Amino acid sequence: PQPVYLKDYQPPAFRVTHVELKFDLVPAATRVTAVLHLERHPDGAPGQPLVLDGERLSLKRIAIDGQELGESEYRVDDASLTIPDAPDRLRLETEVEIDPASNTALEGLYLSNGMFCTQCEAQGFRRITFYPDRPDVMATFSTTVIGDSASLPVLLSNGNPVERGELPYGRHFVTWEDPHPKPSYLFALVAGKLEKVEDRFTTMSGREVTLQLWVEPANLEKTDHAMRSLKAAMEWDETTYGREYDLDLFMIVAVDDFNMGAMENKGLNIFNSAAVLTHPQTATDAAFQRVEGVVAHEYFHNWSGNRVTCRDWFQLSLKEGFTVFRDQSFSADMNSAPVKRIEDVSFLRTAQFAEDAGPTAHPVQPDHYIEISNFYTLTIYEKGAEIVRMLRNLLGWETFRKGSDLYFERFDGQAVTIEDFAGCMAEVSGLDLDQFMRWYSQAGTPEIDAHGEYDYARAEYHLTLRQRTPATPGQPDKLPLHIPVRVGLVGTKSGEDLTLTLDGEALGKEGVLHLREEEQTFVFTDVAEAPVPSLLRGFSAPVKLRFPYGREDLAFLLTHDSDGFNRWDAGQRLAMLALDDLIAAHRNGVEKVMDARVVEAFRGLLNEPADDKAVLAEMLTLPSEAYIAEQQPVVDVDAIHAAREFVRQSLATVLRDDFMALYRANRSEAPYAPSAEQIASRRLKNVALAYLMSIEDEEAIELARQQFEADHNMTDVRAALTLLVHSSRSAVADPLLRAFGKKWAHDPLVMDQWFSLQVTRPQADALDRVKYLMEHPAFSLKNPNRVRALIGAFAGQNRVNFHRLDGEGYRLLADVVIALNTLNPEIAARIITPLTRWQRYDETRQSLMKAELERIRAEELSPNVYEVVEKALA
Ligand code: B3K
Ligand code: ZN
Repeated sequence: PQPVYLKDYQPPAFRVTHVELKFDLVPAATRVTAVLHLERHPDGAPGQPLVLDGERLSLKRIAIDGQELGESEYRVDDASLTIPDAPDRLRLETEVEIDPASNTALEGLYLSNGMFCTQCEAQGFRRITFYPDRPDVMATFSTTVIGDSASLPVLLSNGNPVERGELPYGRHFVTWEDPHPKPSYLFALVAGKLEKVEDRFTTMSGREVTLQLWVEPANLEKTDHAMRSLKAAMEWDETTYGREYDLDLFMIVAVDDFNMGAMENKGLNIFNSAAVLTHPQTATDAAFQRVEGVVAHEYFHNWSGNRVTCRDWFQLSLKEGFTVFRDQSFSADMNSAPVKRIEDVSFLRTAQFAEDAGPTAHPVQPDHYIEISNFYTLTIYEKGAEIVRMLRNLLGWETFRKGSDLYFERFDGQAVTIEDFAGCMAEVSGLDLDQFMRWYSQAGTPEIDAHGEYDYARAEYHLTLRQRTPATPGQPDKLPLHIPVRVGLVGTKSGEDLTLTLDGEALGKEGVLHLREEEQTFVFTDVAEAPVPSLLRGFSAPVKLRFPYGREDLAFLLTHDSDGFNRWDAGQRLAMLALDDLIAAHRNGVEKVMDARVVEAFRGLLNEPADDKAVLAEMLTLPSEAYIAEQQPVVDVDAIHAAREFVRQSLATVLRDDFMALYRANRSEAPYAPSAEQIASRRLKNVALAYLMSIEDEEAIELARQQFEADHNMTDVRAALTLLVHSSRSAVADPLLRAFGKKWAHDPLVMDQWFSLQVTRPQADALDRVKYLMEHPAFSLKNPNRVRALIGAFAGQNRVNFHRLDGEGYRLLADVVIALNTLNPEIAARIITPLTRWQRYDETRQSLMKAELERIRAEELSPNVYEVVEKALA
């Protein structure tokens, strides 16, 4: 496979003004008739042939302006259809046959539980019909769907239904028209035995919109939260961004087999059932919040993505980075804003930073790719969102909103670039963003080394910041970035933020430093008392910032920093210092000693009345093993696990009664609601229970058992069951686990949780459980949710067992990758990730991991897996 380069972009030779599609749905032999109204693109080089993309299509008929084409007038290969002498304007008609029933890649048209559905982003439409399958070709679509009336009573596509009727032989049809020109990746079709819940929304200009959520009948009771979230998102986008919905109908469909979370098809969003269905008895608080976020994300795409789309796939973050930023802001407004920020940053710092430091590191605007499906990454999404957030902070909300308005107005109906977006932000603000744009073109996580000095005599504080971005594959040398560093100086005597004066300018209680050079020193004057600096407040830039904080400083910031995020981060840094010592002790075989300051910090947290329970729960949560691993030069999985367990157990032993009191204080019999208050209480209660269970406290075991039996809601049931299954008390856990598996055998989304919680247990039998559960009737390699729940959870979250020194964990993952390489290449190329990070481990593990990568490389590979494996072994 050959890479595609950003620099080679050419406008399309032809554009499509209108498409008429007709689907005759039959599982293994669907007929697709397409009429494309084509004309030469004004910017295209003249005389070029007409080339349409097409894969796995069996061509039955082809005609131009009603004339059938002879064999010599066109060519078909496995990726395209070429018509060398096409006129400047034409009506091209093709008829192809496709096989949805055998489509396990879940790209294009496929079957899920007997229902037809599509996934076209990025390049799935070419598996449906011959078409210029690129986002800068935007056309209006008219789609007729024909299917068996009994097995496919519901026939959906984009836009509005304009005609329906009965046909001979028990078949029927519906014709849909979408008035908004769109790229082919936003096309969608769904057909099946579905039922709907319906609601209405009146837009700010008074347009009445019908909202429909289509699900399999058994799932009707799981739709409330998604519908509520949709209406909240529609309202939020009007009040926050001035964006209104633009069709009379908005539909969401839930499907069980789906590669990603969801897809923003125009007017017909298709969702992985895991990202839309909820019920208090089956979904955890985290699932409720995820549904709220994903529903909003897909809805927000209607403007950031659909009305204004991407010129080419190198611009993917144009829509994804902006839309993630929008959904993060929405969720922050709906829930606890500081906790949302903590969660997003934790995710970025563990997963995206790891990607940025590994063999598949790439810029937010990549300059080449082999397989675009491999670029739906944390870098494009989460780092992309951080860049937009920095722009918002640089401009201030009001100016940023002006830039957003300008962007939507100027480029409505167009396919544009990241530069077009940034250009609007520069234009409305007058800011020079040239250096800032390096955030888009340079891969890797910048590192800032900071140090500060207080000069008593002159009452000055000197803060020096040095930036450096490590080399990444293909980018050995990096230029300095424009990094906004939000800072405060907290007075050690007063415990208050000091007023900042920088270069004679009064900044108030905090300010943003613009780090542009490799090294810069900022001199604050009139600093009346010695301060502790609070740096990178709110995580103002996606960087690693080091400062030689002492433990006293961190304990001080933990209680005094006015910035909630940095208060949490001070706690994490303090815990990290203790963990570092314990990891070293473990490696050297020295007795582990618990840092008294961490104990005191926790005691303080547990004994002060909490003004924000949600934040307190975060503060009481230790850095994850994955995050700790990110901080180590060479990852020692066993030492990390042992050190973290030691801290948990030490805290639980000393503060046992405090945790018990916290647990009891946060129990509630109130009916379940996914409200911020209730979620915070449950989280706090289950964090407390987790500490107590880490020492297998007898009373805690009984409380966990009772919490499970009470069966109040899935958050509590799952937390209790997980803690019991992860303990050594199999006599208590096993019967509960069996009962749970039996009770929920009919519900795949609950069975996913049952799989995950078993294979993440730290005990040595975890790998055997994975193998055993792979044979379970509820498991299937063909379903991405099952694969993620079982294999993904084991390889990603059970570090001690995945990294077993006998290499069995690696072998198991490689076997799965090889099987998925033919079944579903997109999922294969994702699930392989942990193996690609081999550079981070000791030599023994390195060679075991590389051997498995080599074994995969020896297979006949899909472009997806090929690209990842080649990078990993480069
Ligand atoms: N835009 C989709 C991505 C689907 C691509 C899968 N190959 C999901 C989202 O970001 O909303
Ligand atoms: Zn998206």
